[in-house]
Parts: sequence; C-alpha cells; structure tokens
Amino acid sequence: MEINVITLFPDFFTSALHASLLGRALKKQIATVNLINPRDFTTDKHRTVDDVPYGGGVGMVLKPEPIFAAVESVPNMAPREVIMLTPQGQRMDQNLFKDLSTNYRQLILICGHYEGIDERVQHLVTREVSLGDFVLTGGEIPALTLMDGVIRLLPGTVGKKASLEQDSFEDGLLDYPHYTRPPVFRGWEVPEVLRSGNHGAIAHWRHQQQLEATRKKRPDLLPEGEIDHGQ
Ligand code: 4G0
Repeated sequence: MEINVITLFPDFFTSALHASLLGRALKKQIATVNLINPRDFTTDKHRTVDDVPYGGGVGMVLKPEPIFAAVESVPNMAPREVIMLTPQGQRMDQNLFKDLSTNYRQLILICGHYEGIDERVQHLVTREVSLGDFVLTGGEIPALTLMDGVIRLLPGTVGKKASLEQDSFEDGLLDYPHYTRPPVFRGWEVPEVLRSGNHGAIAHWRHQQQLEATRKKRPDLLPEGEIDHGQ
C-alpha cells in the first residue's frame, strides 16, 4: 500500500514512522509513505499557504491551490481514497482500518491546520475522518493514528496472523487480562487456570473475562442480546 500524507509539518511524522512495528513494516516495504508539503507547491516569493477568511473572522484559512497541487503531484493508483482528517469526519474505528487495509492500494491523507481549509478542497476528498470529538492544532495526530491502525493490518506487519485474530475488537469485545512471569509478584498471583495447562479451561476463562470487562467498561459494544445486567 502507498500512503501519501499532505502536511505542512512533515518532520512531525519522521520519528514515529521509523520507530517500532511501523518502522519495520516500512523497511520491509509492506507500505510506503510519502510526505508531501503543500508549501513546496507554492509559486510566490513568501511560499504562502494560508490567507484571511472571506467574510471576516479570526484566524487563517488554508489556500486551495497548494493543496490541489500537492495532491495532483501524486500519480493516481486506483483503488484509492483521499481522506481529510477533520473533527467533522466519520469517527475512525477498527472497521475503517480493516476496510482501508483490504480495499485500497493508495491513500492520500490531507492534514488540515489553523481554523480550517478552503471548502473547495472538498472536491478532492472522498472521505472525512475524525479521531474523536475534540479539536487539535492539526490533522497530523489523527493521520498518524490512522496510518498505524491500517499498516499493522497489512500482511506481514504483525508477526503472526493469529496475533491479529486475537486482537481486542476483532470479535467486538475488549481484551482479556494477560500475565507473564513471575507467578507471584508482590503477593499478586497469576490466576491458577492459566498455569493449569488445560487449554479448554483457559479459552473459556479468557472469553468470560472478555465479556465481563466489556460489560463493565464498554457495555455499548455488546449486542443487545448479550447485555447481561449481572447483579
Ligand atoms: C480542519 C482533526 C482541520 C478543520 C483535525 C481543524 C481534530 C481532528 C483541523 C478544523 C483537527 C480530529 C474545523 C476546527 C485541524 N482537530 N478530531 N484540527 N476545524 O480528528
């Protein structure tokens, strides 16, 4: 998959993209990321990317020309999606990551800034996506979040396919508790069942723990039929 990020702050991405699992995936060419700065597509002496809003008001608005030029500098590789990160977008979730990772060859992520982007940029956009119901200084953190979520689903990024299947959310439930050695730490014991070697009992215990954690912390994730109001 090819991911192109349109951003006034390309440096923001460099260390995150080199670290950890993401860095390894890019090195293995599971995905390629191009950072594209609209400022490089300006034609005036001051390399202007923003201007005052028509109709007045505070703050600046990103001009359409540098963003169109940046997006149009990317050779089209269908199927592709042009995604703008804004607070008005569809909330990102695991289903979106799965859709993007399986159905597209190319993504273009447009990171907005300031008070907003000229509305005519919408003519480039096929989807608006949001990280959540809050406002940030720019779309860079939402874009990085989306890239992390999508790239880790591409074949070869995460070691075992099984490890993805075990993900929290893969079955719509929260994760079960994990333990490693030592068997007793500061008096807190690893649950006996996990050391029993009884794989059936372990699978049952983990599923019960998932249901219990989901009921307690995120009951909204449970389908109506599975809501157990407990005691
Ligand atoms: C475009 C995304 C970009 C418009 C971007 C702000 C939060 C998110 C930006 C605006 C962002 C998110 C209209 C405020 C940049 N903040 N929740 N800031 N407006 O995903």
